[in-house]
This record gives sequence, C-alpha cells and structure tokens, in this order.
Amino acid sequence: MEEDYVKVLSKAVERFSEILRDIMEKAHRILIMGHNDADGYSSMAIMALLVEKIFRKESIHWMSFDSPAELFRSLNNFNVKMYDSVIVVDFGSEDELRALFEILGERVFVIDHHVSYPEEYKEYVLNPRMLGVETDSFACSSTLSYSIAKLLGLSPKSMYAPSIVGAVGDVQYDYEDSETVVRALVGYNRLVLEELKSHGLVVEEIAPNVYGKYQQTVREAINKYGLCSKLFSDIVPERYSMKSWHDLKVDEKASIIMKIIERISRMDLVKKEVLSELFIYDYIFPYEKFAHFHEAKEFSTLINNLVRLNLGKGARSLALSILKYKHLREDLSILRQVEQYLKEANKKKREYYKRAKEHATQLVINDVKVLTFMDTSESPMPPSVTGSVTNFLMSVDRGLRDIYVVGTYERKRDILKISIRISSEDLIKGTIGEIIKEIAREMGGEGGGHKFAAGCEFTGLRDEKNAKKVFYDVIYKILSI
Ligand SMILES: [Mn+2]
Repeated sequence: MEEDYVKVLSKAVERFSEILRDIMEKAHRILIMGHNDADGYSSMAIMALLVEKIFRKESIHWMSFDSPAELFRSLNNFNVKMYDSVIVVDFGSEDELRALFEILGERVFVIDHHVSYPEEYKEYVLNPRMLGVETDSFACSSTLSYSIAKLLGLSPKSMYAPSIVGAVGDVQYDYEDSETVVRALVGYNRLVLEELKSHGLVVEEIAPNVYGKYQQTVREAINKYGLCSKLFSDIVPERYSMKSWHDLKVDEKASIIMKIIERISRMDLVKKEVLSELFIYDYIFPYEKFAHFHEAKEFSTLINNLVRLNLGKGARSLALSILKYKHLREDLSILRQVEQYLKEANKKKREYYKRAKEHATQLVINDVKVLTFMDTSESPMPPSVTGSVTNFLMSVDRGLRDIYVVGTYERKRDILKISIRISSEDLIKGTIGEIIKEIAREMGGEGGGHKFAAGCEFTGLRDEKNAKKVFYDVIYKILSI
C-alpha cells in the first residue's frame, strides 16, 4: 500500500516539475513564501537554490509566516503583483491560497503536505493529500522540493542538508524541546533518504534509546531521561559509560543491541511498538564539519530556534543561508553568529519556562486536574513555543496532573495559540488531536494533533479579555466531551 503511494507520488512529482519549469522560464521577479519552521525554511532554501542556480534568476525575494491568517493579512499589505511568480512551500490553507491564485492566476506554484488547498487550482498544487495520502509525515515539503529540484537539474550534493533537516523537523514537530525520540523517516521521505544514503551524503544511525541522543553518554542520558535509560543502562558496560554511542566501535555497538533484544525477548516484549520506542534513528551528514550541522535533529532544532522565537529578520536570514550554502556552514564567523543567536534563544526560552512555572494555576473540572497557564503579559511568548512550554510544565510536574494547557495571546498579530498535553489516554473519550480539531473548528479556529499532544489557534479575537475567554472555553469543552 505504502509503496503504491510512493509510486503515484513520484509520477506526480515528474508532472509538477514540468509545470514549474514552464512557470520559471517566463518569470523574472520571483517570490518564495514558506512556513516559519524547519520544513518551511528547508523547502524555501531548496527552491531558492533551484531558481538561482538552474533558472539563473537574479530577482528572488522570500518571506515566511507562522499562520495562514498572517499570510492573508500580508496579501492586503503588500503588492504581490510586483512578482511574476510566487512559489509557496509548506503552507496549507484553502482560502489564503485561493486569494493568492486569484491575484496571480497560473503563476503560483505550491508544494505542501497539509490538509487543505484550493481544489480548483490543483494543477498547480503538489500535495500528497490529493493522491489520498493522509499523514503529514509521509512526504514533507522538503523531500518533495528535493525531488522537483533534482528533476530540474540541481545536484543532490548541493541540497542534501535541507532535504533531510526539513523532514526530520516535521517528524519531531511540536516536540521540539521534548526528549521525545525522532522516529524513522518513512514513505516518500524514506525514498529520498535512501537516495541520499546511496550517494554517501547521509548516514543513518540506529542507536538504542538508552542513549537518548547518539552524541551523549549513557551517564548523561540517565540524568536527563529516566525510564528507558534506567531500565537498560546496566546493559552498557561500565567501561563505556563515559563514551557516547557515536564513540563506540561497530562490535561494541552490536553487542549492546544484542543484549537489549535478549532482555526484551526474555520479558516477552518483542513487539513492533516496543521496538520503536527502544531505538532512535539519527541522520548524520558526514561532510559537515561543525557539530551544529553534523546531525539532522540538531540542525533542525537549530533552525526552529532561529525562526520561531521572534529573534528578528537577521536570525531568519541566517537560517535560510546556512540551509542553502554548504560553504557558510564551514565559516567560523557564521558559526559564531549561530552560537550568539542560540544563546539568545535559550535565554528567551528559559524566561518563558520560568514565567509559566511561576504563574501556572490548577483547575479541577469533573475531578480532572488541569494545570493551566495563559500568557497575557506585555511581551507574551510567541505562539510557536507554547508546545515546548507545555512539555516543560508537564515534566517539572512529573505528569502528576491530568491535563496541561498553555496559551498565549499576541496582540500585534491578534493570534491566540493554545497547546494541550494529556498524561493518560483514558482521561477523555477519543484522541485529543481529533477532539481539538472539532472544538477549534466549531469555535472558528484551527486545530489538530496526536494522541497525547494537540494545539489550536484563533484569530480575530481583538483583545486579551476575549482571548482569555476562548482559552477557558476550550478547556471546558475538552472536559465536557
Ligand atoms: Mn511541513
């Protein structure tokens, strides 16, 4: 089944690369627009490289957005007609894209994998959803962009990093600061990964979850992670305890994996679900010199930090540049800039965490304990970090309460963002992601998520008072279902 989808999608990619070629041959001034996250920036980087190197266009501009509503507002504030063509990446929203098509006609090209797009312009929208693929992580915008660019003549060597960084970013989406493992790339993402592996541009490393991250030692993992590390860490011989998985020799690695498998088979636990929790997948770029860029998960967390924490246009251009140009990733002065921004990002995050921890309050509704924090301060946390702040509250609380909800309202852009985490599946009927999707839609917003994590967003609320009301309404609705 999955193989069929990969085939159908590969065919579609071929057709779409011809459409993009036609559009590009006629255009001079090009605008590239993308989502404010690792997949969006990676896809923008690949498209910008394609337009520069293959189509030799000189006038390229770019902009990125957090939400569809923001894109919509921008369309009213600048003259998009200045451009001959617009390439939109990693942005799914029917109404906003329709508005764009209505202005520019058939000079818009969309590469995306989100839920909605304007049906009547589907000839210009490459989206696996149109072919019946229902999961976001089957084909990310960055791997689709990679294939399009490759068919039009861009070399894999010049775009291996963004292709994988984008896909990994989406797989760890919403979990960016959590210690949740990155699961394996699957589906169409896997096809691109295997291709890059065969060129030696990416190496896939499978490490036991005992390590948490392949570059840290077991001892560090035990302090930071807990369960998995504590259960299995005795398997790692004492003499390796100051070494990371990365530092071990092949036979040392093999013997540790063997022992883990042995133990879980003795415990009668050899199931697919268990195995997928016990191992982490890392994607390594052997040609990258510096640590920040050597491993895909680290690289994509870095990009998310640069583009999603309101660090300004400088941080965002830096993110795009290091995804585009390999030589910049070897430049010491660029590395110093990256580290400076990272310091700033971490400082900001610590402030947000502290604020949430100090002001969180408990509600009890129908015997369910809910820990809530709604940020209505002078400079509220950006909508993009509520997920990690919620994870943080849950971890300092050791998951003792039932539900964790964090909201923030940004007056300037009139955005209310809410993130929800639940500690046990049995608390509510159904999947929290599905429930939030319904509740948000009913209340005029957008939402979605997974089994234990979900989020939603509202605009047009006009003031804090109203935003606060919607925040509590969402919580009451979750618990009255
Ligand atoms: Mn994406």
